[in-house]
Parts: sequence; C-alpha cells; structure tokens
Amino acid sequence: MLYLILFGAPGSGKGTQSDLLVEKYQLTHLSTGDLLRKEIASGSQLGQEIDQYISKGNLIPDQLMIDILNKTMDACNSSKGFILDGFPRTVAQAQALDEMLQTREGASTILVNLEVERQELINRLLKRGETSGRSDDNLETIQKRLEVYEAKTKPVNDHYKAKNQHAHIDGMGSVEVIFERIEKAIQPII
Ligand code: B4P
Repeated sequence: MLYLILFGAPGSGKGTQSDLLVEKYQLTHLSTGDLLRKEIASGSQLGQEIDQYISKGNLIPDQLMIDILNKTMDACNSSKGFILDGFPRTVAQAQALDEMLQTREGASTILVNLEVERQELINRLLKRGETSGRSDDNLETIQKRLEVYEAKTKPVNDHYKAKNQHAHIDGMGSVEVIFERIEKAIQPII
C-alpha cells in the first residue's frame, strides 16, 4: 500500500496536484486542511477551537491532528493507497505517522516536496483568497503561515531524507509540467 506524502509550503500546490494524482492513480485523498475546514463548517465546539488556530495562521496541536487523521484512516477502505496532503506538518506528526504505518502491512512511503519561491506562494494564496472565502488567505495570515512553515514544517524534509523516502520537485511552472515531474519521481514506487 502506497502512502504518498505531498509536502510543501502553504500554496505550493499540494491540493492542486493531489486532485490530478487521485484521478490518474485512484489513490484515496486525505487532506488535513479539508478535514479541519469540514469540522469548522459543522459548527461543532471542536470546529470552533480549530478555527482559532487556522484563522491566525497557526498549526493545530499535534495530538489533536494525529487523533483526527488516525480515526479518518481507520474509516477509509483504500485498495491502492493514500495521498496525505498536508500531513505530517511537524516532526512529531512524522514520528506518529511512522508508528501508525508500522501496524499496516506492506506500507511504502514517499514524501514529495514541492519547492516554490516565497513571492510566488504569496501571489497564489492572495489570488486564491479573492474567491476562496478562507479565513487564512489574507496577507497577514499568509506571512504568519510561511513563518510557521519555516520553523516547524520544513524540518520534516530531513526526517524523510534520512530514511531515503524523499523526492524533491521544482514546484514552479504550470500545473501540468509540475504533475509530469511528480509522475517521473514516483514512477519507481507506484
Ligand atoms: P491546507 O489546506 O493544507 O492548505 P494550503 O497549504 O494553504 O494549500 P496547498 O499547498 O494545498 O495549495 P493549493 O493547491 O490550494 O492547510 C490549511 C491550514 O490547516 C494550515 O495553515 C493549518 O492551520 C491547518 N492544518 C492543515 N494540516 C495540518 C496539520 N497536519 N497539522 C496542523 N495543522 C494543520 O494551491 C494554492 C493556490 O495556487 C490555488 O489557488 C491554486 O489554484 C494555485 N496553484 C496551484 N498550483 C499552481 C501553479 N503551478 N501555478 C499557478 N497557480 C497554482
């Protein structure tokens, strides 16, 4: 079973490329951002708590995120494998995922790191903000999210580099060209 981690800064195209990968390879898409936004939209107390973190550009606490993902993965029946879009976002989440996958037979993992220049990330997210209605797609929150990415999320790369489960992708260019680069990188494992 394949566990393909789509990794990158906010706006690097994780969600966009996930949609193309799901269509072509019939993988099950797990977007932690989407899961969290669904919880917020439900109006639950948990959703209100989550919204406090997301709208300020912060990550939600590791244990809460790990519990939500674990529960969702248990409820999913996937024959081909999973795309993890937006998880892990901290080294603690990466370690928790290692543990989760130890209990799943024949799991193979690859982290695909989409590298995009900072100004391009800001431009994409501001453009998305014109129509997304997302509370975190504004300049102040985007800058905070990029800071959090540098401090807490980027180190996850090294975790997977050390395990030889890492592919670096130039995330600048058209959606189609980037998709071709990803396909080339995952060919040996998919
Ligand atoms: P996410 O929902 O994961 O979203 P994202 O990082 O903003 O965007 P993504 O990289 O998917 O970009 P997209 O394809 O949309 O996270 C939201 C928040 O949830 C986080 O800040 C955090 O608070 C919380 N959260 C999520 N996971 C968590 C976790 N594990 N732990 C704790 N908290 C967590 O692309 C962006 C825009 O660019 C789109 O409009 C797209 O059309 C455009 N675009 C994409 N590719 C392009 C290209 N090649 N050229 C031009 N435009 C492009």
